[in-house]
Parts: sequence; C-alpha cells; structure tokens
Amino acid sequence: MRHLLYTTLAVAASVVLAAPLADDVSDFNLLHARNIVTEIQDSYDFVIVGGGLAGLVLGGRLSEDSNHTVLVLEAGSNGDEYRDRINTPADAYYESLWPTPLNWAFNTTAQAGMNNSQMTWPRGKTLGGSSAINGMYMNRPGEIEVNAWQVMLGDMDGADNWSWDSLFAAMKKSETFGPPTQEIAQEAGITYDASSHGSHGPIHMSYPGYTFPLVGQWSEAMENVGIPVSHDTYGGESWGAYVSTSAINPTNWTRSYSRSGYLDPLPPRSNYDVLTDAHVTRILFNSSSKAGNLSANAVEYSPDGGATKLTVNVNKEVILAGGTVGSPAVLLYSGVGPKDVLDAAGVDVVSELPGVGHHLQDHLSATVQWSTDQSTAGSLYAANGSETTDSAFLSYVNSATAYVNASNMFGAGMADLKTSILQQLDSFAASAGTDETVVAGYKAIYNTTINTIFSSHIGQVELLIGNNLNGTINIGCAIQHPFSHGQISINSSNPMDYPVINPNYLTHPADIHILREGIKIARRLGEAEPLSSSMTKEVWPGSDVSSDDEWDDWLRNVAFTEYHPSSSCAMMPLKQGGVVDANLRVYGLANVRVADASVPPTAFSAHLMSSTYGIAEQASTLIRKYYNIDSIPKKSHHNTTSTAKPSSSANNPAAMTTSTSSAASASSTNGSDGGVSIQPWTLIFAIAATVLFEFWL
Ligand SMILES: Cc1cc2nc3c(=O)[nH]c(=O)nc-3n(C[C@H](O)[C@H](O)[C@H](O)COP(=O)(O)OP(=O)(O)OC[C@H]3O[C@@H](n4cnc5c(N)ncnc54)[C@H](O)[C@@H]3O)c2cc1C
Ligand SMILES: *[C@@H]1O[C@H](CO)[C@@H](O)[C@H](O)[C@H]1NC(C)=O
Ligand SMILES: *[C@@H]1O[C@H](CO)[C@@H](O)[C@H](O)[C@H]1NC(C)=O
Ligand SMILES: *[C@@H]1O[C@H](CO)[C@@H](O)[C@H](O)[C@H]1NC(C)=O
Ligand SMILES: *[C@@H]1O[C@H](CO)[C@@H](O)[C@H](O)[C@H]1NC(C)=O
Ligand SMILES: *[C@@H]1O[C@H](CO)[C@@H](O)[C@H](O)[C@H]1NC(C)=O
Ligand SMILES: *[C@@H]1O[C@H](CO)[C@@H](O)[C@H](O)[C@H]1NC(C)=O
Ligand SMILES: *[C@@H]1O[C@H](CO)[C@@H](O)[C@H](O)[C@H]1NC(C)=O
Ligand SMILES: *[C@@H]1O[C@H](CO)[C@@H](O)[C@H](O)[C@H]1NC(C)=O
Ligand SMILES: *[C@@H]1O[C@H](CO)[C@@H](O)[C@H](O)[C@H]1NC(C)=O
Ligand SMILES: *[C@@H]1O[C@H](CO)[C@@H](O)[C@H](O)[C@H]1NC(C)=O
Ligand SMILES: *[C@@H]1O[C@H](CO)[C@@H](O)[C@H](O)[C@H]1NC(C)=O
Ligand SMILES: CC(=O)N[C@H]1CO[C@H](CO)[C@@H](O)[C@@H]1O
Repeated sequence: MRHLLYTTLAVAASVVLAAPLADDVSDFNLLHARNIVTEIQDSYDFVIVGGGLAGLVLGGRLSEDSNHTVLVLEAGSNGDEYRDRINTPADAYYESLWPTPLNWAFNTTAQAGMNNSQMTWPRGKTLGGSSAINGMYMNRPGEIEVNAWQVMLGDMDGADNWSWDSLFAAMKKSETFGPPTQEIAQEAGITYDASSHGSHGPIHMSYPGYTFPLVGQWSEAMENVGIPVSHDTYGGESWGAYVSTSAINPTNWTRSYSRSGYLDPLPPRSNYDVLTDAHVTRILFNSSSKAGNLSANAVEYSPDGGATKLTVNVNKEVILAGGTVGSPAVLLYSGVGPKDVLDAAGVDVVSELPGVGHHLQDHLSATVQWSTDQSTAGSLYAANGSETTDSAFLSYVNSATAYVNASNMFGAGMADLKTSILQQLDSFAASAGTDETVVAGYKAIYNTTINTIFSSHIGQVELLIGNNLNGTINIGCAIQHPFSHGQISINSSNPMDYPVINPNYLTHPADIHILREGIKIARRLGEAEPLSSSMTKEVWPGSDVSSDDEWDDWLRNVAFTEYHPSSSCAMMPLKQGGVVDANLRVYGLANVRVADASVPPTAFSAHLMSSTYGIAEQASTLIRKYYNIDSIPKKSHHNTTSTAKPSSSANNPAAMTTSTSSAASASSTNGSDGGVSIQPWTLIFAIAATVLFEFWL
C-alpha cells in the first residue's frame, strides 16, 4: 500500500466561521431535510442509484415534472455531521474528508506498471458524492475531444446530444459564474470571458477570496517555458495556461456542490424522495419478458450494511448514477456484464454485456516539490494566526493550471511518437480482453485518442501548482489521455463487497513517456522566472533524478491518481463493447440508463465535474423529453423552451402546496442556491488534521 500520499500534520486548531450565531440551528437542518426522507413509497417512476454529483442533478431535474415520482438511493449518509468541513473549501486540504466514512476508500489491485503497488482511490460516499469531498477545480473539456466522442457514435440515434454544442449548453445550464474581485483578478492574473460560462445554474463557478503572488506568476513562467497563455479556456479551446474557476459560492465562500445546488434549495416536492444509507445491491428484472430487452421492475438495496435487503418497485426507469466505480459494479452484481467476470464471481448471467467495466481510463499524476521561504497557504494555516478564522482565506484552493499539447511537449519528436503509438495499436489492443467487441472498442478509443486528440491542440498533460503545504510548493503533472486502459470487475457475488479496480496504470509504453516529459516541464517551470524566485531548493525528487531511466523508476514508485476515472460504462456501439447507446440506455435492457462520469468513451483533458454536470443535465433533458413527448408542441420553439430550462418551483405548484414552513416561500426561482435564505451559523471545532501530502486538487 502506498503511504507516501499522506503525512500527518499534528495540528490542532479551531476554526470559527465568521458568522453571527444562528438563532435556530434546527431550522437549518429542517430546511435542508425537506426531500430527504426516512420512509419511502412502494414504487416510483424513476429510481436513481447514487445521490452523487450526477444523481442529485437527475433527481432535482426529473422531479420538476410533478407528474413523475422520483427516488434517489444513496449508499452513504446525509453528511450533515461533516457539513462544516464539506462547506469550507480549504478543509479539502487541512481537514480532508478522506479519513471519514464519507469516503469509500477503494484500493486498486497491485499495479504491474507501478512496481506492484496498490493505490488508494478515494470516492465520495454521501449526498453530493465526490463533489462533496473533491478539490473543487472547475474547468472544461475541449471542443475537439467532445466532438470526437460524438464522431465515435457514428449515426446512432441521439448522437447529436453529445456534440460540443449540446454538451456546452448543458454544462452552462448547470452553472452561475461569479467574476473575481478586481484585486484578486490583478494579483492572480485572472482573465475570463463571462459569456463562456452559465449565469443561471445551480452550481457556482467562481474564484477564491484570497490569493498569492505565486498564482500571478504562473502564466509568465509558462510562457517562459514555451507554453501559451489561454484567454478563454471555457469556450472550447481548453489548452494553455490559466487560473481555473472553482466550485465556490462567493457570497459566503462555501463549497458549491450537487447537494447545495440541486437538493437543498428545492421546495418540498411530494413527488421526490431522497433516501440515504441505502446501498443498492441489485436491479431486479421481469424474468417473464426475456424475449426482447429485459425490463427492470425493482431495485434492491440494503439499509444496514447488507444484513437486510429491501426492494422498491420501478414504474418507468432505473437510472444509474453510481459513478465510474459504482455504476458498473451495480450492473455486474445484477448479472449484467461480461460472462467471464460474472461466472468467476458466481453471479448468474441475466444479460450478457461484454463491455461493462472495461475501457476504464484515469489521469495519473506526480509532483515536484521545492522548499520556499515565502508564505504559503499551508504556512499561514500552520501558523494559526487570524487567517484561520477568515472565511476568505479558507476559500483559497489551488487553481493555477495548464494543459500542454503534444507539439509543445515533444516538438519535432511528436511525429515519431505518434508513429510508434500507432504501430502498437494492434498488439496492445489484444491485451484489452478476450471479447472481440471489447477489443474493437479499445481500438476505436485508441484510434481516436491518437489520430484526433494527440495530434491536436488538446493537452496531453495537465500541470498545476500547489501551495497548501507548510514551507513547500508543488508543481504537479498528470497525463490526460492515457493509452493504458483498465477494468472494474467483481470477484464475489456479495454486492456489499468492493469491486475490483484495475486501472492498468503505465502498462502502455507511451504513457510513461508522456508523463515523464510532462514532469520534466514541471521541473523546468519551477526553475523559470518569475516562479523560480519563490523556490529555494528542489526537495523532491531532487537532483538524484534526472535521466529518463531515473524519472521512469521514480514515477513508477510515486505516481498517484488525479481522481478522474471515467469510461467504465462507455457510450459506444454494441459491436465495440459499448455499455450504453447514445440515449444512455444499457444495451439489452429496456429501461435502465447510466448517466454519470462512467459514460464518455474517452478521458477528457480536464477535471471531470463540469462535464459530468453537463452529462447529467443532458440526461435529464432527454429523459423528460422522452416521457413528455406528446405534450411538446412540435412547431413552436418559443413557447416550449420551458421544458429545457432550469425550471422553477413555480413550475411545480402541486409540490409547493405541501409546504408547511415559511422557508418554502423563500425558495429559489432558478434552482441556484442563491434563493434560500438560511441563517449562517457559527461553529467551533477542534482539529487533529491529517493533511494529504500531495493533495493539490
Ligand atoms: C478526492 C477527489 C478530488 C477530485 N477533485 C476534483 C476537482 O478538483 N475538480 C473536478 O472537476 N473533479 C474532481 N474530482 C472528480 C469529480 O468529483 C468526479 O469526477 C465527479 O464527482 C463524478 O461524478 P459522478 O456522479 O459520476 O460520481 P460521484 O460524484 O462519485 O457520485 C456517485 C455516488 O453514487 C453513490 N453510490 C455508488 N454506488 C452506490 C450503490 N451501490 N448504491 C447507492 N449509492 C451508490 C456514491 O456513494 C456517490 O454518492 C475529484 C474526485 C475526488 C474523489
Ligand atoms: C486499502 O488498503 C489499506 C492499506 O493497506 C487498508 O488499510 C484498507 O483496509 C484497504 N481497504 C480495502 C477496502 O481493502
Ligand atoms: C490556534 O489558535 C487558537 C486561538 O486563536 C487556539 O485556541 C488554538 O489552540 C491554536 N491551535 C494551535 C495548534 O496552536
Ligand atoms: C408532465 O408534466 C410536464 C411538465 O411538468 C408536462 O409537460 C407533461 O405534459 C406532463 N406529462 C403528462 C403525461 O401528463
Ligand atoms: C519497488 O518497490 C520496492 C518496495 O517499496 C523497492 O524496494 C524497490 O526499490 C522498488 N523497485 C524499483 C525498481 O523501483
Ligand atoms: C413482465 O413481463 C410480462 C410479459 O412481457 C408482462 O405481461 C408483465 O406486465 C411484466 N411485469 C412487470 C411488472 O413489468
Ligand atoms: C431493445 O432496445 C433497443 C434500444 O436500446 C432497441 O433498438 C431494440 O429494438 C430493442 N429490442 C427489442 C427486442 O425490443
Ligand atoms: C511550519 O514550518 C515551520 C518552518 O519550517 C516550522 O517551524 C513549523 O513548526 C511548521 N508548523 C507546523 C504546524 O508543522
Ligand atoms: C481511426 O481514426 C481515423 C481518424 O479519425 C478515422 O478516419 C478512421 O476511420 C479510424 N479507424 C478506425 C478503425 O476506427
Ligand atoms: C500546440 O500549441 C501550439 C501553440 O503553442 C501550436 O502552435 C501547435 O500547433 C499546437 N500543436 C498541435 C499539435 O496542435
Ligand atoms: C407563445 O407565447 C407568446 C407569449 O407568451 C404568445 O403571444 C403566443 O401566442 C404563443 N404562441 C403559441 C403558438 O402558443
Ligand atoms: C451560502 O449562501 C447561499 C446563498 O448564496 C445559501 O443558500 C447557503 O445556505 C449558504 N451556505 C452556508 C453554509 O451558509
Ligand atoms: C438536448 C438535446 O440536444 N437534445 C437533442 C438530442 O438529440 C435529438 C435527436 O438526435 C434532438 O432532437 C434533441 O434536440
């Protein structure tokens, strides 16, 4: 097990959010519990599996149609006990939720390409999912790579929904952009184009209320190593250096995540229930309909760690939003997946679907570190001065980033590398599995990655700066489009057992090459003006590591996940090992869809929140359209837009009448968490913090 990731900082501090004492703290909980229930109905039209980033988007949007009943089942707790740590952005570094029950804390299998180490895979297990425990970077994939996804779908019905234009609109629908203050913009060197962001969505994308000169030096240092500055990365040209937005609500410097955006502000809706501590074990199918596509008629779940199994009936659809690990795991335990995996695990095959769990891709990263005599966020925090009670300071999260394309990385060597990667296509594809459709899918992804993405402006690595440690500055590098693909599988028939995660890190020779050249740029950057003036000495890996072999050995021992696994329920043609079609329907099943980060067939050159919000918004729109199709006037576009817009609680008068508290009248008109007026509250707690050594996300 890799322990290097953690270092324990024996800090004990008290954090007091600068806010007046709320006169009634229970009011707050009441207000936030409106659609969170402890008892559910016997059946629902839609049962959503997972109340994470995507699941709460789907729940919020589908329940806007008051004639549909919607249930979200979330395995984790409601997270209320940890709410202040979730809310405080900088706590992602200083009071991480990793050591709590809000983290699934998966481990990978021993990785052959990583000196056989097992690696930790944190994933959120609470309302909000990973968006409740993550690093809040909020950026976008590029137009080229999203359109490449659409092209891979060929002429499949619904393929249009996954073009850049469609996904861009869906991503914007989820967001409300908040510009930086003039001071922050100047010090951090932030430029932006508000028209590339959404303005009425539930999720805030903004900038921290505190920054450092270091952040402002980022772009100039980048230019000094030959990497261009990006001026509008949010509009599709996602490459170059810039200061990213973060999922932070600038009105009170709190984390903005799927719970705060899509669940808490809702009025009570009599057609919408969210049940926590409900671990979905299986989807149950109508066995008398085996001739065509199988119909799911119930979902089985356990409220108590597997001791009891309960079921809830499904009138219309099951929608999987368990994430890249959870969604394929539920399919596999339900008997939907590759026969070899199901047979070995002792699970009866209900519907053979070879691609489930395959095509897993993740961003793998490493960091170079320098000592510094400057104040860092970490040193200010460690000093326990007035900053630690300043909510603007506690909103500081790292956000300077850059996406570096292949010609910036390899120059004239790019063509040779491309040729050698193409030459390895066939031999490498054979290792993707024994099923010919899965192998064909691997070839298709690989082909798109090398021919369309590698050869373009899209970044092959991401670089980021981190200053949340006491006395050190990090520059990290992460590969974005790995050629090594892995698999989520199971080795047990007990759905409470963790799935088997094998990302196959660095098994394809191109990946170590790309990561090595990227990490060399990270070192050069720390040695480039003006950043170099902040760095005293490189402390990790240091001067012992400089030849290619030394870098490779080091990387195979220290690299770790950037927490962006994707593609394990890939949207591709069935003959290419696809799991869902372009309408997100699982092949072979009549009424089961997947809508989360597991769906895009290729990794993106970006952190995955924004694209996943877009996928969930898009899924909600197409599902609502499908069920309301007869009621949509075919000709008039002007008067039908309300079905596709963030719809207000006023759209849902039936649900509103059940409101008993005055709070409901203050509920949002646009679904953003700006609408509900909740008294801020004061909290004081003692910390014995475990700081993640390299947690710069
Ligand atoms: C530590 C960390 C840092 C990250 N940093 C960033 C960042 O800075 N920026 C960024 O954009 N992205 C970041 N990410 C990635 C981003 O958070 C995820 O890509 C995104 O949340 C994926 O959304 P999702 O809906 O697919 O899955 P999730 O948000 O993980 O939600 C899945 C939900 O399903 C639930 N679930 C799973 N299985 C079951 C089951 N059987 N029954 C019931 N419920 C189930 C889970 O408990 C969870 O709540 C980070 C992720 C992590 C873990
Ligand atoms: C993951 O590995 C750690 C360290 O070896 C171990 O403590 C933990 O129990 C493992 N978790 C799982 C789910 O196997
Ligand atoms: C930090 O400062 C607070 C007072 O502001 C004090 O109560 C606390 O003990 C200090 N923590 C440490 C670790 O010094
Ligand atoms: C359900 O409600 C939506 C809007 O809330 C409406 O457009 C649609 O016609 C309704 N569908 C049915 C079948 O009543
Ligand atoms: C592999 O890991 C072991 C144990 O951590 C270490 O002793 C060894 O040097 C590593 N091998 C290489 C080639 O890095
Ligand atoms: C199961 O399938 C049969 C035959 O297709 C159908 O008549 C029946 O209504 C289905 N039951 C449910 C609960 O979907
Ligand atoms: C099964 O569903 C697919 C769509 O996902 C559809 O194209 C196909 O016709 C269906 N098959 C049967 C037998 O209903
Ligand atoms: C922070 O670093 C300084 C300088 O190295 C050191 O004196 C101090 O003890 C550190 N603080 C903590 C909390 O580790
Ligand atoms: C590979 O990609 C190229 C360029 O995008 C495309 O023309 C070709 O059809 C693809 N080949 C396969 C086998 O997918
Ligand atoms: C990479 O970016 C540079 C600009 O810095 C550009 O000139 C070059 O064409 C890009 N490379 C590719 C492969 O598009
Ligand atoms: C569309 O809405 C406008 C304004 O609300 C109204 O004047 C017009 O008659 C409507 N058109 C149709 C076809 O309903
Ligand atoms: C932050 O402000 C929003 C209004 O923009 C509010 O809905 C939310 O409850 C506040 N969060 C906290 C923790 O005070
Ligand atoms: C939201 C969206 O873009 N929906 C489109 C999905 O695709 C169908 C047909 O391919 C279009 O009719 C929808 O407008």
